[in-house]
Amino acid sequence: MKKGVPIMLKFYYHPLSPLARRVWIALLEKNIAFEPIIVNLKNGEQFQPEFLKLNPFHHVPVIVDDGFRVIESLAILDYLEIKYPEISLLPSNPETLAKVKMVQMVTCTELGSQILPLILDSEDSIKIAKAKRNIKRILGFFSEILENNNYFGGQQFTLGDILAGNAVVLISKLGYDLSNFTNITAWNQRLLEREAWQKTQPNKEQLDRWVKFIREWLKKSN
Ligand SMILES: N[C@@H](CCC(=O)N[C@@H](CS)C(=O)NCC(=O)O)C(=O)O
Repeated sequence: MKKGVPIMLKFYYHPLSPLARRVWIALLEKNIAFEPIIVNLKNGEQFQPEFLKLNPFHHVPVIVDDGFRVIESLAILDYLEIKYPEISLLPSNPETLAKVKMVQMVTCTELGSQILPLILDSEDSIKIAKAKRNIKRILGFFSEILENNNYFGGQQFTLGDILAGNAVVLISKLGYDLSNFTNITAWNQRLLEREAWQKTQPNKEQLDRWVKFIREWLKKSN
């Protein structure tokens, strides 16, 4: 960051929020200067009137860039991509772009909902067995798209890698065995070696605390 240049972009997040981490990783990968502002979800800070003015749906992430507010992780990622194009996280070749977008969408529409059973259910439950079958199908698809490339964008690290990577690293930390998919295992390792990943990944203790928090929060809201 250049000295004396005021930081225009405010990033509201929680370090253990996987959806905020998508944006956090993109900001670091794109080398965008930002002011990090933690919203303490555990203390209900997201329900404070000041935060609700930013996001009436009380979620992180939110960014305010030079006074312009954006909510929703996917909208934020698209905004950052156009506003800060110097380090691009989307390919321009149509086929590669389609692959990256498919990975993004499949992560949101198919993979996201398989994570909760891994957090909530006991090892032998029917729900967990079903989630694992679904995850296997999704990873099979990712594996086919990835082929022997480094990333879903070929040599280029992309938004597809951020979205899918966030979810896949999480399921593997929650105990899902990736070893049937050798290219996905190598890609997962490649992601963990990236600086942005290392700066944003929760350690084992933080992850356990987050899992406990999610379990309690869901119990309360049911
Ligand atoms: N669709 C939103 C969802 C964001 C979301 O659910 N954030 C969670 C943290 S991962 C949150 O802020 N939860 C607190 C709450 O809803 O009160 C996005 O992609 O940005």
